[in-house]
Amino acid sequence: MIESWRWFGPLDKIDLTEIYQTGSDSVVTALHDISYGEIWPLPEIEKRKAMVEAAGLTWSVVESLPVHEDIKLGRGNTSYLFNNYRKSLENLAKCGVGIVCYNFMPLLDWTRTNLDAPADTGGSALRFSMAEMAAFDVFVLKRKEAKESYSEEVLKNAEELFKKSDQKYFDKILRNIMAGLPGSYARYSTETLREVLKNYEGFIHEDLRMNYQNFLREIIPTATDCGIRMCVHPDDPPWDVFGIPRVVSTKEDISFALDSVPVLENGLTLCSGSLGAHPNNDVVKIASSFSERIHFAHLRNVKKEPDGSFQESSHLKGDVNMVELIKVLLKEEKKRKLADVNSHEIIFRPDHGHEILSDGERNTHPGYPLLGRMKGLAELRGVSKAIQNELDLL
Ligand code: DNO
Repeated sequence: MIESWRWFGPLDKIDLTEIYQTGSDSVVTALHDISYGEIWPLPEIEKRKAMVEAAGLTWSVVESLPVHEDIKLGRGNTSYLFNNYRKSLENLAKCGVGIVCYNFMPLLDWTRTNLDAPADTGGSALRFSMAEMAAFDVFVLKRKEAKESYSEEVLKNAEELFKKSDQKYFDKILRNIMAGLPGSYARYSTETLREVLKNYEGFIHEDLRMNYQNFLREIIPTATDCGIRMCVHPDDPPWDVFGIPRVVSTKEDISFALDSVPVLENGLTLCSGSLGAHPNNDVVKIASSFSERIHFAHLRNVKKEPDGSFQESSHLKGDVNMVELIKVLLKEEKKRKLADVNSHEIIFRPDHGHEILSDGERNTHPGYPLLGRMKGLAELRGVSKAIQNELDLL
């Protein structure tokens, strides 16, 4: 597997010389300052690529080429947006960046309620608390039908939490929920969130699924023509948030997406932490089922709790059997190698990491500290090398 490291571009507090020292082979980056729906111009892509290469690294994956909200909602001038997306893919292909990750989560990206929950070995971790989410949703946002999204037990705990907490506490929860949105994206207050949620009233899974299929049919043929492998990132968490449908959460969802346009270029980002938060998802099985279409892997782990909450654990210690998962990915690589498929190697990155040691002083993106991720990468690298040796892949 090719090791990679997410770099948020020149504004990232971690610079390329530091990434080089992690031993990673490549970086995963995006032109975050370009607005959603606009074309990524060739010179900008070339500039970013040159920057990465000057540091002795390669740009292996685009994460993400974002899908405009109007495409997800199926409204507005979608043909303009599809054309722009296609043009960006062509420009990326001209620069030799051949893998593009994207997601199809409406409104929000990854969502947590707590960005600094104490981790079991010290330091802090990202956490999703069902009770905190429900307390905010039901009692602060006061979303119609919010109660239907949570169990009786969660609602009871949420009410208690609401009674003993002040406005400041919930302001922080909302800020945390928004933390997964890319930098250039608007943050909402409770009032503006309430307003924007009106766009999704009556919008159901089937609508989103159809809009997703439409996106794939519009975009994948261009990806095939220019040799780009697209890979959808699963929903995180893999269930509806604020009643807004999510459709890349389970094995069935992924089958639907991959079968919609059954070609190699319509692929998957296997994100073990996102999929692993769902009580019914067997991540190792999901990886085996779709192994041929996995182009990129986000390796991290979670510990689930009975009420649906989860916390990010260290990379080898959570509910996902990371050793088995890496074995699936390496076996797939071996298959590709024997079949002589070009670029057979799967690219992975240590996804997220605990904030440990001096990480807190750096003020990096939530979930993306230097030392915590480096620890994760080193652990994953060790497992991978051991299995490679076993499979005779070294
Ligand atoms: C979170 C990331 C996601 C991912 C996007 C891909 O840490 O894995 O934000 O980049 O969902 O489009």
